[in-house]
Amino acid sequence: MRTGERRAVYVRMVRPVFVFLILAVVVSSSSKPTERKSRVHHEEPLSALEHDDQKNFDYDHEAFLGQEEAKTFEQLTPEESQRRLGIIVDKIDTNRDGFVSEEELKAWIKNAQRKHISGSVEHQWKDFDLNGDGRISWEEYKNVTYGSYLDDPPKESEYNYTHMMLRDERRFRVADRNGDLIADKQEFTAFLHPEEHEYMKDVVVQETIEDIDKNGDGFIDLKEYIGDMYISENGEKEPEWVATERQQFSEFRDKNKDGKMDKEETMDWILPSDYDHAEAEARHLLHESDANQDGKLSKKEILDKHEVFVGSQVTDFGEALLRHDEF
Ligand SMILES: *[C@@H]1O[C@H](CO)[C@@H](O)[C@H](O)[C@H]1NC(C)=O
Ligand SMILES: *[C@@H]1O[C@H](CO)[C@@H](O)[C@H](O)[C@H]1NC(C)=O
Ligand SMILES: [Ca+2]
Ligand SMILES: [Ca+2]
Ligand SMILES: [Ca+2]
Repeated sequence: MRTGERRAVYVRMVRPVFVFLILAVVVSSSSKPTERKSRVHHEEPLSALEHDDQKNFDYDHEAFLGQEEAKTFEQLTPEESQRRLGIIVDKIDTNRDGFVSEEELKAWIKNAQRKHISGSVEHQWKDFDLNGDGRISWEEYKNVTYGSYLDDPPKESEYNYTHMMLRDERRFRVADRNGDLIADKQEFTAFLHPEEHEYMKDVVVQETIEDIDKNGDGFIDLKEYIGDMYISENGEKEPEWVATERQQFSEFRDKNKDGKMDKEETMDWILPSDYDHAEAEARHLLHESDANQDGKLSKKEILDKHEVFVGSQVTDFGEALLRHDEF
């Protein structure tokens, strides 16, 4: 099956829950073998876009504004984009001391992320709530997601839809806290975005281990860990980062040094409690724009670095770089 076809089937059959998986599939199939595959169930990033400021600030824009707003800004003239950024700066400065602190920035980014998640749930809601009663039963979800497969099972398929459906059902049952097999908005949000919910962490870890654990012993050993990120081509010399990952595994991931990751060690890996995307992004934005290095941002500092925070019609950093390369 060609990549395009595979993606089409994938999107049609399992779009809702497997958004991250699709991304991983698309990314890995289009990238060179030596590139790092993105993990299926890492803590939800602030944006699905790659974070590489050498190329563009698209990730920062989505983290700062949310996906929808980021798109809106790209349609604006540079003047209008900066005018609105100025208004936003006033909103971020909640204690009104005239500066944006790292904490204020972090709270703003967290809020953008929350809005993005609830927006994406709202967006999908109508598709699943077939009887329009304001709740989504497992039967409704199953019907919409796997209906065409159940009606007419393909004779051959790259994916085991029965397996995926059972997995979805297991996750749905965990999200469904009151056990009526019907999800209200909160429960459905936990189902679609489990990484954001404490009580979903175990099932996320379980799914991750199942994905990577090829010999089925319930653990991730070094070979499986590396195999999940890197498949060596014939005769290719192992790239540097793979060696680094091996070392990471032995030194940090496998904490009790028994040569494999158990549930707890896997949890520390994919959902580290000491790492917060919003905090990291706030620190990053501060670092990028704090011209006088006093640890807080004036409106002028932010506007001087507007391209880091928001896009606009003309100011396309990526394009500028391209042009630079050409001439
Ligand atoms: C799915 O829902 C449609 C519309 O409500 C219904 O006609 C159909 O029988 C359902 N299919 C399955 C497999 O539940
Ligand atoms: C598909 O998955 C189901 C449930 O995990 C399993 O029972 C079945 O054997 C699998 N089928 C194939 C063809 O692997
Ligand atoms: Ca319920
Ligand atoms: Ca271990
Ligand atoms: Ca400053």
